[in-house]
Amino acid sequence: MSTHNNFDPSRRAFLGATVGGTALSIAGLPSQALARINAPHPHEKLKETTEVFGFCDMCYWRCGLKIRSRDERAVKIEGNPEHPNNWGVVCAKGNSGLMVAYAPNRLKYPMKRVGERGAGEWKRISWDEALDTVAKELKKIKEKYGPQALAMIGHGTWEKPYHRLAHAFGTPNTTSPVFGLCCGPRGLSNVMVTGRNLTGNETIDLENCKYFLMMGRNVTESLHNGETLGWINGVANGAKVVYFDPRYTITASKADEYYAIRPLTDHAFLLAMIHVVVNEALYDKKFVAEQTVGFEELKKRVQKYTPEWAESITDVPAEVIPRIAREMAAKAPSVFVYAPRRLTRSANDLGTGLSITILNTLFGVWDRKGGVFSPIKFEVPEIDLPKFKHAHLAKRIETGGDFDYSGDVPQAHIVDEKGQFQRADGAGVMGRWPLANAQYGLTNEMWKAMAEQKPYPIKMLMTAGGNGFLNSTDYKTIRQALMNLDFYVAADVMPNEMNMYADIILPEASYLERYDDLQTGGAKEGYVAVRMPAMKPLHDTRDAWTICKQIAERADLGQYFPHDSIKELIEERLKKAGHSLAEIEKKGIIKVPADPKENFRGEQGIPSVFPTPSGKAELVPSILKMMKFDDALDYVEQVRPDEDEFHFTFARIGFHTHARTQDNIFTAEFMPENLLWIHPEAANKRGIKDGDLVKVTVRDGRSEQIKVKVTLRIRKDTVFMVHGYGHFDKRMTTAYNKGASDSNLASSAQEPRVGSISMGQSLVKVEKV
Ligand SMILES: Nc1nc2c(c(=O)[nH]1)N[C@H]1C(S)=C(S)[C@@H](COP(=O)(O)OP(=O)(O)OC[C@H]3O[C@@H](n4cnc5c(=O)[nH]c(N)nc54)[C@H](O)[C@@H]3O)O[C@H]1N2
Ligand SMILES: Nc1nc2c(c(=O)[nH]1)N[C@H]1C(S)=C(S)[C@@H](COP(=O)(O)OP(=O)(O)OC[C@H]3O[C@@H](n4cnc5c(=O)[nH]c(N)nc54)[C@H](O)[C@@H]3O)O[C@H]1N2
Ligand code: SF4
Ligand SMILES: [Mo]
Repeated sequence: MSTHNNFDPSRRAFLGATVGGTALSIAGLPSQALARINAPHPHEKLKETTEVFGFCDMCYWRCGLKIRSRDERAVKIEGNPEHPNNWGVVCAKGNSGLMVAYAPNRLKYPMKRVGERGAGEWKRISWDEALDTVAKELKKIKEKYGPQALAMIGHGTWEKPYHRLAHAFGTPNTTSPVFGLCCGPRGLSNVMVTGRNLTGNETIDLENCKYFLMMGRNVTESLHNGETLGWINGVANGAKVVYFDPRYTITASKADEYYAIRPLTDHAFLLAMIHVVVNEALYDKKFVAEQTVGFEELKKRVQKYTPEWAESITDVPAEVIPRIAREMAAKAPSVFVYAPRRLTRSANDLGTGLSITILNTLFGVWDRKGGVFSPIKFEVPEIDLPKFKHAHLAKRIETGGDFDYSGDVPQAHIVDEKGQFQRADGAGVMGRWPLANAQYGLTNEMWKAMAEQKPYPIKMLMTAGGNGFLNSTDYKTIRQALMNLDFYVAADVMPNEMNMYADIILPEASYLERYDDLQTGGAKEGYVAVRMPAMKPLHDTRDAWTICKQIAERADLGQYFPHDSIKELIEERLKKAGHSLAEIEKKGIIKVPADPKENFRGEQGIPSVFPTPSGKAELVPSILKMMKFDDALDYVEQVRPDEDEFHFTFARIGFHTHARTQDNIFTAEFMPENLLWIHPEAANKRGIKDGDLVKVTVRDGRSEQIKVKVTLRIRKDTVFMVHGYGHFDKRMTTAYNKGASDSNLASSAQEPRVGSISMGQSLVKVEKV
């Protein structure tokens, strides 16, 4: 195992140099960054440009943008220096957003399927025909099966009107991948321990943190500008970084200490950390005594998890654990145990998340400088809508894709408009997945429900973006689900494997061409931001809200879209909040200033707010005990490869987003195909050389072919590839057949208590082709 403990601090000077792609190279130097952002492009000798504000839609972080246009065409994407999500910085993916609008392969006009479903044969039709058909099918499904037979999957800022349409229709079956495929177990573990959800835009006081213990949170490549920038500033301000990852990433290269932990075993390391912290009394005594419950029980439960035990499981040397614990205690509460953002890996993702939150709580980080702060919220009331027939909808927090599940999820949330059919994916349903968030659902279970037509028939699907195939792990189930449907309508901007199966395609205007609903957020300051169109929609495309309104009107649900345009809707919302469109258009954002008293109440000795059943942070969560799920705290054995096998791992790279940028002609330039990382010893043993083509085969028989990169930057028992490649939709002419699909190799095992996918449990063989 390779550890790199003797880190040379002078390397800090390089911090800004290679982080995550070209544009972020300026991230460490905000003033220079801003100067560069504001400077005219050397080739800009043409007509003047106009500027409008927006927010990025190239990933889910939504950085503030300032977009320059000439002759009604967007020509340059820049960052909005006022926006707390990025302070003016735009990453490589964000810059490549122009090539979403101008993509040659873009969906350009409404189409209907003419060949077999999934064969990719289309005919152009008019918007009227497309919308009439969708409305007719909606009515037909409702009549024949009831509204619950519609499922709706969406992921992105555009998804909100589709959720509204589906809820107005009366189905409980709306879902976003963000819970079941990404952050579910992590958000849930925060909520169980503290009642506070630390996901979405995390409220970590990165700049002032003095010690980052990072469990594979690859913050420099799986990046979010504002977060990455805050972390860089924290490191520049002297924070120590201890990083764990089976692979030597860019973040590892910036760390003071790096440990190539055995995949899937983070929980064992974390339990041993808790063991040391409680036994050596390294925790924040005042905080634990006054603001937590369950300490004694926790102490008893972790006695068996010694550092020596953890070493045998994780490969992290036993003596390192007490040292890290003591170092952190010395810096607490300005410390942070950094969870991976996507906590969908192991057989106990919930336990891993819990132990991270417990450690943070033992160090008393809540509402403290350098720990976790409380955000200031900018309240912008929703528009007035007629009461949804569907009981839960009156209460639904319409956050358009943002997490908010710290509040109660009423039982009515998970049934159809007549109060009969429970969510088909079982999210929030007793006896199925009661811990899963019923607002976002379990997308993986929704596909299964469609494939098996259980617990009741789902006959129509509406998707708003996303890619069921490449962002899942089970092609067979997704294909079966799509083939089972009576009707599938896909709204999207670009072709992908999932919408290849649609009966009708509704081409959306891209985020550079449309207004969308307001972006509200809470950082140290509160804010509301606007997205204005930087250009007229190209081709025969329409914005998401207009599409939904026009379907709603045809399906007798027009009352849920009472405005003439989305612009009118946001004007009304701003007015209700005491502001105006004219005001927000000036800077793209309106802010409520940060308030240290509110952000860091712990600094004033004011107790934190923990909306748990006990009103305190629960070191052994009472809800889990009540549900008999508290065994999540205990370590469970993880799969281990045989002599001739490897752990299969995958992740992001700075200049690609999931499976959606491989066909972008800007980002494809950086990396047209992915490679399989393999250690030189493992490669030699198999007669494999750098650049060779290999076959990667999972125990269950699935396989992919890919070229290899022989590198010391990975454990001998592990292989790795960048996520998002291996596209098989021929319409994606740039991405088609390039590299291999991690989705077709990753595991579909489920977190046993949450229901989310735990993708990291595949074991693979690698052989030369
Ligand atoms: N195998 C594997 N699976 C994974 C992951 C992994 O690492 N490996 N990661 C997981 C994680 S963390 C997440 S968050 C999910 C992400 O899952 P998805 O949300 O499905 O991921 P993306 O690839 O970002 O899909 C975005 C799709 O939205 C569409 N789109 C883009 N812009 C617009 C627009 O303006 N309007 C509409 N209607 N559509 C648009 C495009 O077709 C694009 O393909 O995937 C998860 N699944
Ligand atoms: N450039 C770019 N940035 C992104 C995204 C993107 O698509 N592109 N997507 C965004 C989204 S939606 C998300 S959820 C986040 C995800 O951000 P992260 O949570 O950081 O997730 P990943 O990139 O999936 O994996 C991070 C690291 O975990 C390592 N790893 C794998 N298995 C283990 C293990 O068992 N233990 C440990 N300690 N490490 C392990 C991998 O080698 C990888 O380097 O990224 C966000 N940022
Ligand atoms: S991190 Fe990059 S891709 Fe994501 S929202 Fe910001 S600029 Fe866009
Ligand atoms: Mo994610």
